[in-house]
Amino acid sequence: MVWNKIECAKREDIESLQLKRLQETLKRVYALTPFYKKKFDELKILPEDIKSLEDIQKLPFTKKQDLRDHYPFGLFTVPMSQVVRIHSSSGTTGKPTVVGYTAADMDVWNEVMARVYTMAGVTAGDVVHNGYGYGLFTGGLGFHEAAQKIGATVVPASGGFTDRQLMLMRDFGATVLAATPSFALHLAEIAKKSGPNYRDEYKLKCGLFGAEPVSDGLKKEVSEAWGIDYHETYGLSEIIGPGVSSSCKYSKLLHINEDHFYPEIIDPKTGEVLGEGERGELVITTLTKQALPIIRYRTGDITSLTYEPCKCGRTTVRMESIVGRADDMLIVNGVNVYPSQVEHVIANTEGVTLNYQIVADKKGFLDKLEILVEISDEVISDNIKELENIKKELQHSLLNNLYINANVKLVEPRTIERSMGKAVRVVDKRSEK
Ligand code: DLL
Repeated sequence: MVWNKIECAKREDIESLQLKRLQETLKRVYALTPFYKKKFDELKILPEDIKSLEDIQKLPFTKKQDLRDHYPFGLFTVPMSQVVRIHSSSGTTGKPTVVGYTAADMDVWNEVMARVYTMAGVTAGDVVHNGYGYGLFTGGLGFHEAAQKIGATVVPASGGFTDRQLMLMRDFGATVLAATPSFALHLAEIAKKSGPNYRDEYKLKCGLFGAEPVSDGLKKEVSEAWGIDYHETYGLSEIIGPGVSSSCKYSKLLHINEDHFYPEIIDPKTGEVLGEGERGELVITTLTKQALPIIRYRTGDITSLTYEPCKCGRTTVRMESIVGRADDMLIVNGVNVYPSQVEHVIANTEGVTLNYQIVADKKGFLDKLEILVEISDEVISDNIKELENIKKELQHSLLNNLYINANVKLVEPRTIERSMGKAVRVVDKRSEK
């Protein structure tokens, strides 16, 4: 089943709708956002100059830093009285990336998420166990409202409390699991403790997984551990949240909701637009967003596009699963971690130096993060109480400012591994496993 017939529209119809919506969006940002007006003026471009979809290449990019620079609401194009929802992702101390939605934006979000559910075969009558985190993260509420929209029953379980979640899944007869793939595997590991036939206690038929990069091997493991179909969802808060694209029953590629989000692939180094099938950084322009329209947003995610028709009948362009990042962002249990943000927290803590190393590893199926930090020469390394206080302060600031749950390990000055004189900032052991 297809939620909206636009998903099966002819290419020329999609493109003319995209162009019309792009032109409206450009008029909107030029008139209402001083940031875009200045950028367009510098490049001597007026919204009217964009006469075809290819002309989009004349427009400037928007980066995550631009949102941070205009914290909190500087890029919004509506008064706050029209903003009905705020979400945000982690940021440097006090400066997360803030996104806002009007009632119309919420309708679009629920619409694209209804397509995601329908693509996976979820309908009224299904029980969706939603293990994505509720709160400022878009995962929980993004999956929540659309489940209601399609008439399914949603169980707002959020993250953590594994045993309790398994009990709810069994007792409420969950047929759909929405969660990060690592959390889904962690749940399965605990469920397995009840014996080899543990799957029989559950009614799950499919899962909607996303928010973090996953190898094909891991997808297979999730699917086998629960005996379910694996469906993937991709998205980012700056664009809308989950629902930018998702996979259908016929292929692992993800259909992009391109009547709302216009995708391009660029060479991350030169900014040049690449062709179909070529891997590069995904850049997205929102076509219908009201509160926070974004032009050519650099997602940092590496993928490729294909316009080949899909067996499911949808004609929308498809992207492959994210294969990596153009920057140094790590995703740890679904939380985005930028080394520069960790550095900012360390820089604001007394008694430590900026020689640190972030070590990402696996504990069972969950990610674990350890941050090694060299203490400064002034700190006496056998003053256990002082060391404990520094460690507590660092862990507390990482959790409160960046939502990062990490174990901080304080080490002696000049002991962290260096390569050609440079500290090795990030060691990701997860890919070796
Ligand atoms: O992670 C939205 C989301 C929630 C997507 C639930 C899917 C399911 P942010 O917290 O803003 O939003 O993080 C966005 O997460 O730029 C990617 O690097 C990564 N990401 C999201 N989905 C996938 C995926 C949500 N399916 C960032 N595969 C993005 C790989 C993903 N990475």
